[in-house]
Amino acid sequence: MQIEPTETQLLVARTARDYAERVIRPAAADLDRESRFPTEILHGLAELGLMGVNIPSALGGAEAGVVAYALAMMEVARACASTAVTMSVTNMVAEVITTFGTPDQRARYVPRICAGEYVAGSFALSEPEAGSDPGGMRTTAEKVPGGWVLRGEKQWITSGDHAGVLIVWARTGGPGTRGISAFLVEGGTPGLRPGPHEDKLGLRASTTVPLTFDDCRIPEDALLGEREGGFRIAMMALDGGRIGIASQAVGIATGALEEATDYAKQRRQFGRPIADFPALQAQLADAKVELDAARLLTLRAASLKESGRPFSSEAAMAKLFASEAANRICQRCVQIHGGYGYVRDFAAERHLRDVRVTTIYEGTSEIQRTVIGRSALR
Ligand code: COS
Repeated sequence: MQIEPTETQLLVARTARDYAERVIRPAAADLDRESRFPTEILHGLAELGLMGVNIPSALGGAEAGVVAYALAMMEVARACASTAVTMSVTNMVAEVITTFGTPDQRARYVPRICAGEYVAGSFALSEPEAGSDPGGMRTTAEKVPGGWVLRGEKQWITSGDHAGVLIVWARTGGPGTRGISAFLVEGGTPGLRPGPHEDKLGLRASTTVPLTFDDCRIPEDALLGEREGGFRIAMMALDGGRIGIASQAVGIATGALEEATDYAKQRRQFGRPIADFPALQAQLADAKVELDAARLLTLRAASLKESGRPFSSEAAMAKLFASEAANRICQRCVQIHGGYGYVRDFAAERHLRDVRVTTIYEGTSEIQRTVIGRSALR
């Protein structure tokens, strides 16, 4: 068992940290305040190979593996959680197309994602009435001569208004999980209409939109994988995506805890730094233990995926624990800042707003417990 990162993993993590420190962190507060999509920053990530970390070099990726990807996500999220979620979904879309696409589909889309020619990719699974239960989706894809026609609504789609390519799930057969297919839809396709940005609590520099498919015609070869094989593709993609969100949660909590620790060393009350008080040290200690546990669970899931072993339950454990621990840690970090934690002068309040969604998206904590529980009983 290897706990230390390899040279390649360290190089990717250092590259991400350097860019995050130089470019992302200084911009993060303004991006949040202005709800500004970080187009230039995302192009920079692509230039560094961070939009296709686990993608073969033949398709334009960094071919650095899943652990390197997790480490890079942690570094980017430590600086800006909004940038990190966009990076996470984009990497996931590139991986899904690499895994399930035909050679043509791979060649058409994956290099463009990796190179930043497409600023983002999107994953359009959820619907207004189908969140935790995607098998209940209502969007349909009707087979017509020479192609398909999509009709329906999607909800909560990260970067849905910026994506060069979207993976869209739609019903092509009967009810339930077995009637669903996946499609590749290019941004700007007539009939695909992104709605207004959601006015979110956090992650305000990432965009989240509903999508309407209004007789949206796509070509025959837009089908990804087998007809009616789409649910399995979604589940496998989400297994990997959950490692990304666990990494994001670890990154946010790492940034929050470092800042709270610095603050505790500088802030003086009763004639000494508040870091001298045992009550405060206990808070930092509990946060440190939880953070390390979250990081290790996340890297274990990443390592299993990288070595081709089953990792679905381990990814759910990592996502469940990391997201809940990161929420607790960010709460504590606001508390450590006292009144200053409640205003925008410090990043603590942004971290708390940003981290909240990590127990909700890419499968709620309740869904992660379902996945883990079912696996334990198998
Ligand atoms: N990998 C591969 N295949 C999987 C799988 C996985 N991780 N999980 C399920 N499947 C397959 C099953 O093997 C089954 O295949 P068959 O039809 O051949 O038997 C099929 O998918 C249906 O599985 P199941 O019956 O377990 O589906 P459920 O409807 O009970 O759903 C959960 C299972 C709850 C795990 C799933 O709906 C889920 O993950 N929901 C959360 C979705 C989510 O994360 N939404 C957020 C979207 S992104 S913001």
